[in-house]
Amino acid sequence: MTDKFRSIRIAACVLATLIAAPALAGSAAESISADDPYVRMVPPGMTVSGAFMVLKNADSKDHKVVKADSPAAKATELHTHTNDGGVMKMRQVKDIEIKTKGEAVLKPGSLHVMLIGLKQELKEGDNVAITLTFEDGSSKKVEAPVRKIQTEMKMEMNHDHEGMKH
Ligand SMILES: [Cu+2]
Repeated sequence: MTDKFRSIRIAACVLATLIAAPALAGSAAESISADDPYVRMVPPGMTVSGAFMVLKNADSKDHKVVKADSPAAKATELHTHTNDGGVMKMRQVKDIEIKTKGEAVLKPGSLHVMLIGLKQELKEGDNVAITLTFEDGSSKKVEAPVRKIQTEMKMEMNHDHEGMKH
């Protein structure tokens, strides 16, 4: 095989992969739905927020979200919360698994997409675009409206406060 022929073959192969990737039948992006996405509204001046949704996997195999991106923030990370001796702590996770025929619930105090370094103020009703990339390289764009939400942590703090008055 000549070098020229070999490079043409490689180029054709790369091209075929590029064309096939976005619409790959049976890809994770095709099997996974993102229900009820939303982004937490934060006070002006606050530059971090979280995005939440329910990811459902209709496929006959497990899938994973390995990356999230958003043009609304300088950095976008996958996070979870852990209860460390009664103190809720956030940490980055390398992926979010969605079991076959199952779901992963991203909600306040649990798994979430972290938006770090918001580029502009989030107004209620605005849509934030979030692109989720799965383990097979397929990706899905989600439009998440900005919503006001009451945090559970705040409610717990109020309970503690009332308790102290007794
Ligand atoms: Cu976080």
